[in-house]
Amino acid sequence: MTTTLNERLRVPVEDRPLDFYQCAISRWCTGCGDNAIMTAVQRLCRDEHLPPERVVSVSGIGCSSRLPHYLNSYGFHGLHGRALPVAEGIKSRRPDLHVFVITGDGDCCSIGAAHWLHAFRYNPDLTVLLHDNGTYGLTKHQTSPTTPLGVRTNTAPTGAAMEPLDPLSVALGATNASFVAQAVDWLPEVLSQILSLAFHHRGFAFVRILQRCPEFLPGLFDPWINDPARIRLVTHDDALTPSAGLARSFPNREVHDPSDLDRARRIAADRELLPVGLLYRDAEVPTYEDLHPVLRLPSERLQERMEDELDRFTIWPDGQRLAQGGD
Ligand SMILES: Cc1ncc(C[n+]2csc(CCOP(=O)(O)OP(=O)(O)O)c2C)c(N)n1
Ligand code: SF4
Repeated sequence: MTTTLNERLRVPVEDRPLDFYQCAISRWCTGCGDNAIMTAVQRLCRDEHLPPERVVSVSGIGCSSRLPHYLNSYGFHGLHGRALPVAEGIKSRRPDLHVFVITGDGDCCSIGAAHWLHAFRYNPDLTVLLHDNGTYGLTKHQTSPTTPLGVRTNTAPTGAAMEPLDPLSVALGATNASFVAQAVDWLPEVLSQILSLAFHHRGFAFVRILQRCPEFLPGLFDPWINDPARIRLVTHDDALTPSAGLARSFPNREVHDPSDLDRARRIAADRELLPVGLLYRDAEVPTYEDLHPVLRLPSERLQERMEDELDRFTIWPDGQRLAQGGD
């Protein structure tokens, strides 16, 4: 063991192999992009020397939301669409932990959409991975908010009738958005770099990851996998810095300053080229933990405050409330 400290969590650095961060065999289908995302999360944990007891992964319900079962850390596999409030609760009481949120396009952009929008505004210190496969995988192929126009599903057998919601544009339009990036499961170098940038961002780091579901939407992303010229690789010295070999495969590269919100919105809205990289980052947006005075109280004082609040609603037997000092 070395004596240096992990800067984010202030814990001693300990070298561990990749498989140390896996605690069960995944049940995802062969070729499912969730496997690649899980590997990228394990790599991040290994490279950042994260002790499992200082990491929590929180999810809702869906194929993607099974990740906490496989990652060797604390985990909370909760209710459909409710990963964010659970994660916010954990982070607000245990700021010493690093909290990942794992969510699907149904989980985040459909049933959990209200939590999602407000989470940007609150800017809690979370790393959020949206596994976007364009369908409800776990429940076997229904239309989701991100199913592309015309794509057939069980609930739209003749093809999705509406334009899909664009998670990047929604994120870049949300009040207080502080970190918005896009990755794809088939480019591990880019995925790992973006997860690392998200991990080091203090605030609500939102990463949409295009994730293949070969079971229900085989070939959905083939146009971009087979033709890298349809991707806009968004780079910057202080953001995504692809290796020369990788960069050569992408003729459409753009050096983009991640503090430029207007350009980020235009890149996200462009339907010709799929953006991959960090679109926006503002490290100055205060986090919820910074802003909320009660969250800064020492835990004994916070407990007292909660007891006082609960006492206000206690139905006291006659006379006892006065004896307890109540009104
Ligand atoms: C309140 C509630 N409504 C509906 C469901 C059924 N349900 C479970 S997972 C899911 C959709 C999952 O899709 P997504 O979030 O895109 O994740 P994926 O399985 O594709 O990874 C639905 C509708 C549920 N579990 N709870
Ligand atoms: S159904 Fe799709 S999303 Fe679910 S595990 Fe299989 S490939 Fe992955």
